[in-house]
Amino acid sequence: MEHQTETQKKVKTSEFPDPFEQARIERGYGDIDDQNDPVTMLLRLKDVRKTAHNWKTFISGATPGRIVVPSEVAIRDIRQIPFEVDPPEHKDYRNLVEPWFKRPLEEEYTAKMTKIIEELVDEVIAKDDIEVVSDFSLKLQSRCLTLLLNIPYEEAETWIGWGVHVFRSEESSTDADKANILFDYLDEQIDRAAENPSDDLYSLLLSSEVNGKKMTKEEVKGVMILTFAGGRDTVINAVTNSLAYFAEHPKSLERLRQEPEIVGKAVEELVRYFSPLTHMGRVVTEDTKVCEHAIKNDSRVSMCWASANRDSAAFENPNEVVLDRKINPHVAFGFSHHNCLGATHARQILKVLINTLANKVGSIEIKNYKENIEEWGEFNRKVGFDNITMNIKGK
Ligand code: EMZ
Repeated sequence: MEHQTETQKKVKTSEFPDPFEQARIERGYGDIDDQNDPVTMLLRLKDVRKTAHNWKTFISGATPGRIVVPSEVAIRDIRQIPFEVDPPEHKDYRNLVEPWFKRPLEEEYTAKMTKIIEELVDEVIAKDDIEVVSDFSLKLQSRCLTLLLNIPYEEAETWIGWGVHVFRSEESSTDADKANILFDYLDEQIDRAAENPSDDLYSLLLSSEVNGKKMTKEEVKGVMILTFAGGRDTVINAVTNSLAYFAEHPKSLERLRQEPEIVGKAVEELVRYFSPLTHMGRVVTEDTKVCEHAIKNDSRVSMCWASANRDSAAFENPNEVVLDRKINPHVAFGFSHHNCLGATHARQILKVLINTLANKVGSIEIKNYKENIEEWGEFNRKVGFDNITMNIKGK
C-alpha cells in the first residue's frame, strides 16, 4: 500500500468537504450571482432557521422559479405547490397532500419498496462493473416513485429515460426543452386521470378541494412538478453517495448488519453529511439585514442547508460521519413549514437500501468516477458524482 504522510493524506472518494467553513465563521454569508439575479447565501444554522421561519420577510410565493437557485424563471411559469406558496394558503395545500406523502410508513408500501430495492441490488451483484448513477440510483429512484404516485411499476421506464434531472442537462443548468418533456407528460397524465379516475395521486388531487374550491388542472400540475423534480437528483445523489460511503467504510456496513436498530440514526447522519440539496432561496419583501449585511427589498437570499449542517456551533466533529450521532438537528430536509414533503419517502428509501446492502453485500469496490461539483461563486461544492463505476459483490 502506498505510504501517505499526514499532509499528503488523500481525500477519500466518499468524502464531502465543506467549502463554506471559512466564510461561515468569518462573515456568515456569501454573495453569488445567478443569471444576473444575485443571491446572498446564509451559512449559519441559526440564521438559516430564523430565515426559514420568517415567511413574511422571506417569501416563497414569488415569481414561480425564482426561489430556486439556479433560478428556473426562464424555464417555467407554473407555480410548484405547496413549495411556492406562503402561509396562510400554504397550510391548506399542505394539509391536503400531507397524508398521502406519509403513506411510505405503511407496511404494504415498505414491503413493495423492499422488493424493488432487493431486486435491484441482486441485479447489480450479478453483474461485473456497473455505473451506479444510471444503472442503480436512477432506476431505484424512478421505480420507488411509482409507489409514491401509486401507479403501475412499468411507468418508471419512461422516467428512467429522462436522466438524472428534469430541468438540467449536461449542456445547461436550466434546460427548457427538457422541462417541456415533463410538462407535456404531466398534461397527458392529468387528462388521462380526469377521464378515467383511479387511486393514483393525480386522481386524488383532481377530486380534491382547497378552500371550498376544486383544484384546477394547473394546480394539480404544480403539485406533480414538485413531486417529480424535488426528489429526483436529491434522492439519486443520496443513494449514490451512500454506496460510495459503504465502499470505503465496510466496517460501518457490518455494524449496521449487527445493529439494525441504529439504521434510523445512520440515515439522518448520512443525509446531514451529504446534504443533497445545497440550498433553497427566498425573495425578500423589505430592506433588511442578516449578519450585519444589508439585504435589499426584492432581492434574493438562500438558506444554505449544506453549510448549516456543518456548523460547529451545533455539531461536534461536523466533518465526520458519526453513524449513531445522538444529537442531530440537521436541516438537510429544510426547516419550518416548508420542510421536505417527500422526506418520509426518502428516509424510507435510504433505510431499506441500507438494510438490504447490509444483508446482501460483501464488498463494494470503486473503480473510477467523475465528481459533480457545483460552482457557487467563491464556493465549489461536491454534491455527488456525474458517474461512478463500482464492482459490487455479494456475501
Ligand atoms: C424544485 C426543488 C424542490 C425545483 C426541494 O426542492 O427541487 C429542484 O430540484 C427543482 O429543480 O424546481 O422542485
